[in-house]
Amino acid sequence: LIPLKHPMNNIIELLKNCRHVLVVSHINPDGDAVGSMMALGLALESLNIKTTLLNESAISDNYSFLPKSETIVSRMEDVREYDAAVILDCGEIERVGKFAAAIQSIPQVVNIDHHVTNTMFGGYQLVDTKACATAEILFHLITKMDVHITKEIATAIYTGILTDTGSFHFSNTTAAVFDICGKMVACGADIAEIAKNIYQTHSFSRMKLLKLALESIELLNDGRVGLMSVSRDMIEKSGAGPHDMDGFIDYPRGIRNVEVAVLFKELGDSRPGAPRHHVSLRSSGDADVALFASQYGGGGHSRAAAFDSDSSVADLKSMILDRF
Ligand SMILES: [Mn+2]
Repeated sequence: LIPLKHPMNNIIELLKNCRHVLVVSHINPDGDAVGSMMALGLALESLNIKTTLLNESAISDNYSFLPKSETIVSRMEDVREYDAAVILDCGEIERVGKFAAAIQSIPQVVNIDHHVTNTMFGGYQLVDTKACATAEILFHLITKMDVHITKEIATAIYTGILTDTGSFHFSNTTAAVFDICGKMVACGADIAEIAKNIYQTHSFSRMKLLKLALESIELLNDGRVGLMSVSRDMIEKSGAGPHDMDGFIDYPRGIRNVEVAVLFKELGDSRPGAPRHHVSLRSSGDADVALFASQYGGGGHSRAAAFDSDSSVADLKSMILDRF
């Protein structure tokens, strides 16, 4: 067998020769992670390739409208079951969580992603840091696989792109993105229904938590840095679930003159050595937040990144104030 030069062809060749493929994405999956899993899962299924969709975390209620999202499992079978694993939307394999070690013993590991911090793990890589979403890369892969784009696949791809472009607000929204989304609408994606499910349906707990979180906002470094903090106490008081603070960082980000928005989320894990905070960062200017996050073991994109830390709120604040 002469290896084909193009990674996309190599991956299609590999997948078409698989009996059983494991498709995985990162913990606390966002719309791109869930949409990408669904799109690839449906495409492989249409080629009669047995597929298991795996994610360590529960899927947010806002994405449960995605066709067949209920088939995503959170337990892994014996690794000998699988011929290949496809890791979606993960800059490093550790992002899949507790399954990372087991997955690496699956004969073929395929890395499909768009993060600038991608470590190029796996035997096959399809990493396009110019793509707005992993779902954009999957659109090209699925098209090349000669899979008919059904309404279900179109809904999944559109969801990944919609969420990773911030509803087409971010600068990663290229003309090509609108082209693909136009095709997805033509294939049956119902944009009003998708928007309603993702952005216009929330729990009351989320609103209670938002009220507390808004009160925590402070402006630092002459108003260039906007900081929001969500403590365990706030989460308990409001009864909020793990996905109820998705998008909160947009509030400090939207304050006039804020260039770097930061969200501290206190984690509830009291095991020794467990990180105390999850820190999310957004940049609306020249500051590269991925570079900053990668210094603390995290990653992301230049304008959106995150890391986990053992440090206290006071220490995290001074780290951020020194840098931005
Ligand atoms: Mn993504």
